Amino acid sequence: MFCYQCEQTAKGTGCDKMGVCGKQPDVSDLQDLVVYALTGLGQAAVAAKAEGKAVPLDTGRFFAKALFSTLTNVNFDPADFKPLIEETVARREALAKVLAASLPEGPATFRPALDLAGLTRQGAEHGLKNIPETNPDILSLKHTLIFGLKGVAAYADHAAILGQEDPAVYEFLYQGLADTFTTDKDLGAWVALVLKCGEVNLRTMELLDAANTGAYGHPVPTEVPLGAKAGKAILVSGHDLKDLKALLEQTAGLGINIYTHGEMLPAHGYPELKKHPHFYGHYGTAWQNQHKEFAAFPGAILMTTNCIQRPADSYLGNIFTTGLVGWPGATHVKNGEFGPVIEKAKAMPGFAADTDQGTVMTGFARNAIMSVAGTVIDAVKAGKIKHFFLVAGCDGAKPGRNYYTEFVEKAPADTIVLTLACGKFRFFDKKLGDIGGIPRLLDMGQCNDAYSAIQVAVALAKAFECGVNDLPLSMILSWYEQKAVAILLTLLHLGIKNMRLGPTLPAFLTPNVLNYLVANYDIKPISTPEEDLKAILG
Ligand code: FS2
Ligand code: SF4
Repeated sequence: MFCYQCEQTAKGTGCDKMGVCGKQPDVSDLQDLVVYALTGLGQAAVAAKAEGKAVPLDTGRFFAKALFSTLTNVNFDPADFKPLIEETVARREALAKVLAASLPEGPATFRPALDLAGLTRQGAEHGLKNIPETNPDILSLKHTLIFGLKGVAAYADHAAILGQEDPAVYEFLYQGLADTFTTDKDLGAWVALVLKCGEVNLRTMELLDAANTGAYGHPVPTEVPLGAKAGKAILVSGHDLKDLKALLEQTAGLGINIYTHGEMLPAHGYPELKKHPHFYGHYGTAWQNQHKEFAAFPGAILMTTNCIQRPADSYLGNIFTTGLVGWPGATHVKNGEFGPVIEKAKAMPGFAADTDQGTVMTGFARNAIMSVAGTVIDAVKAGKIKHFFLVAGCDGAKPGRNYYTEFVEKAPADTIVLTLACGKFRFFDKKLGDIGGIPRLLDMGQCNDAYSAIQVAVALAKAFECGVNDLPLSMILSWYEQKAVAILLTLLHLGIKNMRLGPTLPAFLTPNVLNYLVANYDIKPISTPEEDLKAILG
């Protein structure tokens, strides 16, 4: 195995014995084989387009799902990858049959082994290091593209689940993976292609925003209890709002309270979700604290999408996976078929008594912020708001991530902190007060809602008649997995400069690629909260 797609990669260079995330070598190899097989399907789809032949829309949907299943902390079950590889090859063959041209030798002609052991051996021969490329900087950009495409695939899958699709997104997924097996582009062309991935990701996040707000309404500011209510309980984690909605409907009137964990917190702000009286509160913090927090939860736990950690034995019997999520030994239920989760919750003790642990606010997505845009702009003009910080991105286990807590604590009282994604759990319950009625800490949503933050930045720039880079706005980003890579590429595509990125820089960027980003975008690694605040506020 060799994997270096996430921030916690071993020794900052790559996991080659087993994943720091718990990914076993066989799963890593099988995931590489999924990507290799998808590259072949991508080549066939590109050839079909060139010949004017239609590629079924559901092939795009499948492509996104299969690629999403290789994202960090999604699926750790080797058995789930065999059918994905077989279906990828079957779809490729169906396309190949109608093509006039023959497909090149390689991913497009690959024949999968018949059993899991054989597939695992094949995967070991088709990893990231086997992509044809002799120039290390171009190889770095090819890997960056693959990881960015994984993020796009995740957002495309979420949007498609709620009926929002754009064939152009799927076409880019095909073309992108197919291009990793070409050797005729120079460095400049590769930089352009990686930035194009950011552009396509913006479109994909727009689709997802339309999907979520179309189905469940625009989020509204909402106070969410952090304590517990006496009674039976189900905890929902991940990002999939449709799963949450189905669970809320299936538990109506049963006396079971539904709690969010991790990235599900912002779900409390959606009118069509918050209207359910048993959608009670939020439990726990970010994904890396599952072992402690899930072990203490007295009800059933449902994992939708990333991030799942190896379940401890004490709660393996209570945790359910759905959709693309998988862990060997954990019960998998089909999307929307939550009967076994409900039965488990009924059989478990639930919370014995009410507990009060205060509340947090969420629901400050673009509509909520834009509705008070006039007040915000007046406060900036009057000098009451000096600066905005977007402190956003993923959380993780490294101690260096305390930077984000300290940064928010030390941000001066005349500054506003916008946040999104699971990195917020480093500071989400801080009481930062308000500026003229505008809360100083505004939770805009999941990582999936980065589109909302971009729209707010663009609208502010319009109101102040300047560019986004000229606003009193600084982006302090934390990354962990490949959705964050896709968002970073979107910000680069938009020409955003001076971003601070941590806790460490991606291992897959060579010094030359990094130098390019520094020279053209002034991207910086985080230093200390004091130094960075001083440099920004000058
Ligand atoms: Fe956090 Fe994990 Fe949201 Fe990422 S819950 S790091 O994959 O998707 O953010
Ligand atoms: Fe290592 Fe991250 Fe890959 Fe897991 S996803 S194997 S931690 S680089």
